Amino acid sequence: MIKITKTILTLGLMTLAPLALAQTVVSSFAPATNLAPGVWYEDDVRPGGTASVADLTGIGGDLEDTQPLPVGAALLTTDFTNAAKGEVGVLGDYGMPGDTFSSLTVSYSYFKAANAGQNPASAPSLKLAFSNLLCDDVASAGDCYMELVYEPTWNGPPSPATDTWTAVTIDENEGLFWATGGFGTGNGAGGPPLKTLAGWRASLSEDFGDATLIRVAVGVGSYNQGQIGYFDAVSISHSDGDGLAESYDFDPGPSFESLGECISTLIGDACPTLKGRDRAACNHEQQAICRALFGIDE
Ligand SMILES: [Ca+2]
Repeated sequence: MIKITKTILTLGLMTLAPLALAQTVVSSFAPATNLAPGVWYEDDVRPGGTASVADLTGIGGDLEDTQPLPVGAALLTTDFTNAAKGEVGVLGDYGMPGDTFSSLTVSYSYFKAANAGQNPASAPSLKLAFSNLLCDDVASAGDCYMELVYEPTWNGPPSPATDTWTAVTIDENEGLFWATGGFGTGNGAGGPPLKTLAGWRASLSEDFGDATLIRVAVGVGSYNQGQIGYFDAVSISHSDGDGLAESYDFDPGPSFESLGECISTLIGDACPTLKGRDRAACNHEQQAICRALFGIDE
């Protein structure tokens, strides 16, 4: 029996207020093989690590009472091995640094639960992946893929606060990132050099300016033992061109035992008020979401 929960695109909200933030409720993570944009998936979950969506109802304390978007949140854990890692992400076209950084805002909230013996410096980190397939600046040395990683420990007191929600808002001048290497810079391997997005833009090759931000991810590990890290309310926006405003709310949802049940339920939720081509497009979109959740290629 396949047990899987659904992702709901809140099309009703988008229909009523087309200029408002498009908020997507994420109730589970698709398999690592996912290539569909807009679908959160297990981008890098290794043995000893987990990724799930937790219902916080009845848990109490700050975790439940001050959560940013009730009733649930994403949960990433690592056991007491260095190899363990729990990372989830979403693919999309989130724009080019040269066009978008001046108006870009990325935000998320995290909650590091205390756990005896855990690595005190770790907390759910935000990772932005950039790729440029053209890669024609010699300064890039042929490497035009890189992730910029925002770690709470490099952006505040050495150890992130435990058992409290922390809201992070990043723009081009706010928030320090280390780089995994590419676009003419080496791999910081979890540490310095630390720069803002504007700082990296200024110091990297020309290929970075017209690279595309292709994935937003949140993770814990590896080498971060004993983590119990919740996160929620991930959003990304910019005002370049037609603009972008995506927001993801991690909340538990109903589960489906078959692809057919998933498709019929999502279509029933999202599409009945639409007509003609809009109805067909909505049906197709729900089918694609369910295929992604069940790890079935189109
Ligand atoms: Ca939530």
